[in-house]
Amino acid sequence: MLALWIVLAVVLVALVALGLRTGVRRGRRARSRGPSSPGASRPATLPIASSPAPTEAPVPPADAAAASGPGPVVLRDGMDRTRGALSGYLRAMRSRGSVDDRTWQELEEALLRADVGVATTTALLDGLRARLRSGELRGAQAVVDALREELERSLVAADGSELHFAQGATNVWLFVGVNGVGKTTTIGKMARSQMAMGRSVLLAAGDTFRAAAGEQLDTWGERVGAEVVRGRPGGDPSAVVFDAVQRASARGNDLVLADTAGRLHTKVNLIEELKKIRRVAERPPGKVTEVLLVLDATTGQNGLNQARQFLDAVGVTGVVLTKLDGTAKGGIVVAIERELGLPVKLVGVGEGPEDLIPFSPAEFVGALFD
Ligand SMILES: Nc1nc2c(ncn2[C@@H]2O[C@H](COP(=O)(O)OP(=O)(O)OP(=O)(O)O)[C@@H](O)[C@H]2O)c(=O)[nH]1
Ligand SMILES: [Mg+2]
Repeated sequence: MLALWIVLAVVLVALVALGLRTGVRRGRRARSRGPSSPGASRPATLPIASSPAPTEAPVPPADAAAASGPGPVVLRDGMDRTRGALSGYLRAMRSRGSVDDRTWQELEEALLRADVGVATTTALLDGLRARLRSGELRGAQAVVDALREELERSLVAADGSELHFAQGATNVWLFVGVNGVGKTTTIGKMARSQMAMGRSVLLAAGDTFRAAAGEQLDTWGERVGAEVVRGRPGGDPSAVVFDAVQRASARGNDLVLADTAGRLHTKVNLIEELKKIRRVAERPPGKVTEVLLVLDATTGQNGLNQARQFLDAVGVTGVVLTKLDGTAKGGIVVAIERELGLPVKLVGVGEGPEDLIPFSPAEFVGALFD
């Protein structure tokens, strides 16, 4: 009997000791995460992949635009980060008296940081150096002012920022660009702004490659009150655009905004597919009046290389530069216009329906220098 009591006591002591050690270990783990660690307060059962894959882009909530602040969204606000990278420096430089090697070096760095690009930066600064040497420009202030004029002149030269629209026709605007740049989102925003202008808009879900693309466009359609024509997943995107044009014409819609895939099995396929979509969209009563290349400002100079692949193949008429809100590389606008000769027609400055604004060279340059 005594032996039994001893065994029971030993088991009890062992259990208490085990419990204490586990408690200490738990406490240590919690401390090592630290009280401010977000993981510390979350249950261990949270799914790991809680955020969607980037290409399965969700449509943001209806109040996303409201969150961007009261009043209309203006270009100046949308390019806060680019302004942050350049404007302070340009202002400080203006107040310096003379121009030396360090000034040129800093100016070059600032322009490259804003992603104006090597070729454009070199051309701009070479021109200014020559004008300083010849005595046409005197002092730092004159150099900065000349840079401003030069930038504005080159943007205005390539400016064709109005969107083409043929009265009485079933206009088709095609949106092209690699995956994830913001084509579908831009279509949603564009539908809203065109409908606000009194146009009757229909959306064509020409991205049949990615399963969720049609649903994403449907959600935008519901949100802005536009009809969406969809095809079968994996079906022929040209057939979707053809159906959309027929439907638009029958219903008296004057503008079809056609989404396209950003990715197919190979790049060649994608370009060939886009050419076919364009040909089909041109069949009467359809009239392709804009082919908008959507570029993501955060990808900087890589965007230019992407652009070149689309240019000739589908006859791009202009650029929509998205995600300007998320980057200090807004100088890419200058490179797009100077190196590709394409006008930047609109810029995306957020994920909400109102975050698409017409590009104005004067406003853009003003925001950088003032
Ligand atoms: N911050 C910000 N995000 C944007 C902007 N435009 C688009 N986005 C976001 O970028 C992501 C991709 O946008 P999508 O419209 O799905 O891009 P897509 O080109 O249609 O992509 P694919 O269909 O995969 O080819 C989404 O999360 C959008 O909300 C913008 O101007 N600013
Ligand atoms: Mg898309």
